[in-house]
Formats: sequence, C-alpha cells, structure tokens
Amino acid sequence: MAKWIQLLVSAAILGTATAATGNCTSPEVRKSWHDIPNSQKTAYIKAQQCILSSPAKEGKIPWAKTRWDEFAGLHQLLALQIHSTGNFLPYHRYFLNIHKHLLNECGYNDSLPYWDETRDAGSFSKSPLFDKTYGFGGSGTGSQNCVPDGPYVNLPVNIGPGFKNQPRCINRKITDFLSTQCGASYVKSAVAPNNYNDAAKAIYMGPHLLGHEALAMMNGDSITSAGDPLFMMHHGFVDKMWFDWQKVNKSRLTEIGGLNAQDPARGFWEFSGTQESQSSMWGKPNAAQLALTPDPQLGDGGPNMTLNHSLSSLGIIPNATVADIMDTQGGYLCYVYA
Ligand SMILES: *[C@@H]1O[C@H](CO)[C@@H](O)[C@H](O)[C@H]1NC(C)=O
Ligand SMILES: *[C@@H]1O[C@H](CO)[C@@H](O)[C@H](O)[C@H]1NC(C)=O
Ligand SMILES: *[C@@H]1O[C@H](CO)[C@@H](O)[C@H](O)[C@H]1NC(C)=O
Ligand SMILES: *[C@@H]1O[C@H](CO)[C@@H](O)[C@H](O)[C@H]1NC(C)=O
Ligand SMILES: *[C@@H]1O[C@H](CO)[C@@H](O)[C@H](O)[C@H]1NC(C)=O
Ligand SMILES: CC(=O)N[C@H]1CO[C@H](CO)[C@@H](O)[C@@H]1O
Ligand SMILES: [Cu+2]
Repeated sequence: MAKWIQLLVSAAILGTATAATGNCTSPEVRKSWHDIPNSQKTAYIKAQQCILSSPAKEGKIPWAKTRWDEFAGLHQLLALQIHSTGNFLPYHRYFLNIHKHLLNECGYNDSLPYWDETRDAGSFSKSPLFDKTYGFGGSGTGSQNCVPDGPYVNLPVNIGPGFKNQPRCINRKITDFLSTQCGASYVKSAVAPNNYNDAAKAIYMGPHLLGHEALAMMNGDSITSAGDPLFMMHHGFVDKMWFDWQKVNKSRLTEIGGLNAQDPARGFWEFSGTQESQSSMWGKPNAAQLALTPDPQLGDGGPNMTLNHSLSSLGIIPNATVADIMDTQGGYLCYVYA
C-alpha cells in the first residue's frame, strides 16, 4: 500500500484529522475507564510504562531524564501560565493531545480514556481506577505516600517537587470525603455559568480542584502533579466538563477570556496571598527554567487570552493555537466524550 494511502486509512480508523484537512468525520470516542475493555486498559498501561521508562528524546529540558519527565517538565515550566488563568482549559486540552502523541509513540493508538469521577464521587478509594492490575495502583503508603502497587511502581519521576527536580516515586493519597465534590450535582453547577470566564473558574475551583485535593497526586503539588499518570484521567474529566459546556451553544466554540499568565497580585486562586507569598510552597523557577518557558503572550500580543494564543509543547508536537483546539471536532482535534 502506498504510504499516503496508509496514512489516510489509519487517519480514518483512528478518527483523527489534521488542521490541513479541517475535517472530522468519525471522531474518536473517549470513554470512561469504567467502560473500556480490560484489553484496552492493558494496552494503555503498557504504553504508559513505556513512556515512563523511555529516555528523554527532545533534549530541550536538561533535567528531564525520561520521556515522561519531558512531559511533566513542560507542565512544571508552564505552571504559572496554565493555572488560575484563561489558559487553564485550553492548555490542558492541548496537554491531553501531547499525551496521546506519547502513547502513540509507545504503540497505543486506541482512543484516550478518561475518568468519569461522578461515578466514584465520595468513595474514590473504591474506584476501579485504583486496581493494581487494570488500573493505576492504589493510595500511597509510607512517609512519601509512594503508590505501593500497580503498574507504575519503581518508575521514578525526576520532575518536582515544586520547581525543584529530584527523583521520587509516583505518589498520591486518597481522601474519600473530599471526592464528594466531584459528584454530578457539583459538575452540573460547574458547567452552569453562561460565559467562559465564569464557567472556567467554576470548573477550576470546583470538581477540578477537589479532585486534586482528594487525590493529592505528587504531594498534591500544583506545579508537578502531572507526574502521576492518573493526572491525565482527571484532566480528561476536566476537559469533558468544558466539552459539555461548549455543546450547549455553538457560540461557545469561539468564546475565550481571562489572562494568559497568573496575575502576580493573586497567584493561584485556590490559595490566599500573592504569587510571591505562595512561592514559599514550591519555590520559584530558576534562570534555566525561565529561559525555557514559552512567552505567555505569544500570539496574543498582550496579557489577555485570544483565539490566536500560541500553545507549545517545546517540540513534542507542533505548536497550535487556541483556535485549533476550541472545537474537539474541528479537524485539528477529532473526538467526543461518551
Ligand atoms: C500508531 O500511531 C503512530 C503515530 O501516529 C504510528 O507511527 C504507528 O504506526 C501506529 N501504530 C499502529 C499499530 O497503528
Ligand atoms: C447562544 O449564544 C448567543 C451569543 O451569546 C446568544 O445570543 C444566544 O441567545 C445563545 N443561545 C442559547 C440557546 O442560549
Ligand atoms: C512554538 O512556541 C514556542 C514557545 O512559545 C516558540 O518559541 C516557537 O517560536 C514556536 N514555534 C513556531 C514554529 O511558531
Ligand atoms: C497570531 O500569532 C502570531 C504568532 O504566533 C503572530 O505572528 C500574528 O500576528 C498573530 N495574529 C494576530 C491577528 O494577532
Ligand atoms: C484585557 O481584558 C480586560 C477585561 O476584558 C480589559 O478590561 C482590558 O482592557 C484588556 N486589556 C488589553 C491590553 O487588551
Ligand atoms: C478543508 C477541507 O478539506 N474541507 C473538506 C471537508 O470535507 C468536505 C466534504 O467531504 C469537503 O467539501 C471540504 O472541502
Ligand atoms: Cu495543570
């Protein structure tokens, strides 16, 4: 089969499309981990183990030792641009797409699963997500809260805590009562506001934040929680909230707002104080980190988010714009949530 035909065929099977075609005829269907077959879980886990154990490839982030470090390291560099800003939902949607690319590199080409947390709200610890064979391993134990079992034991992450970079185990600590606010009624209020800024903030401060608190991934650290592969399941759930909000009105497919970097006077919305005072929790990026951090205003030409905002993965996948990722069926992206 000619190379271009293979590409067309695989694009059709996978429901993917590129910005060049602009078409999305058979979207990838993203399903909750609860609803995918064990064979798919096994394939996903195998690819994730491969990402965690493959050497760094891009070479842009010197302290990233593995492919996964390059991914978690990207989240660390961008942490003060993509949390408590208008770029929270867009960047994390793009981040899911970067993860999809890494899974592809490791041989997983099926759809991206996510975690419908409403099904486990209030009792996260009993969720099938924490299965040690067909899941992410359980709640952490010992002084470091290292995940004691499951597929990612003994696969260290070298990014974090905070802006430091030291090898550490994948760790988390589940607190069931905090997970209550990932339930259906909380999700419903998070997607109720009728403008982007209010909905984005309600999603961020609601089920997104409470999910992080209930899971305390990577010491619950806002800068590097992406080190735990479970982060991607949680952020699929967050992305679905935006997707559900966007579905209500076509005009929401072009609605964007907020700042493209944290307001230094406010920092993270979930903590009091300023960015400076909050930095006592995780330190500050050093000069080498600052030099690698993308310019938050690239594409916007000012402090406000626009559809022309540039999204970068530091080379893992090509840059995109917010306009590219607004519609999950716009062609650059091609998926729906079930
Ligand atoms: C999976 O996707 C990658 C990247 O698109 C591609 O190189 C690879 O051939 C695909 N593998 C299969 C089994 O389709
Ligand atoms: C959709 O959004 C447009 C523009 O904001 C608004 O005029 C219209 O009333 C909305 N429609 C619905 C059904 O909410
Ligand atoms: C991609 O984004 C990075 C970081 O913002 C920027 O430095 C680079 O110039 C962009 N690349 C292209 C091809 O636009
Ligand atoms: C969009 O962003 C690019 C850089 O990423 C810039 O060159 C261009 O001028 C921007 N367009 C508008 C309309 O702001
Ligand atoms: C940014 O947006 C705010 C709120 O919509 C607006 O008041 C301000 O003028 C904008 N700033 C720039 C530089 O566009
Ligand atoms: C940009 C692009 O390729 N658009 C095509 C999408 O598919 C429709 C129908 O198949 C074509 O008419 C468009 O040209
Ligand atoms: Cu994040």
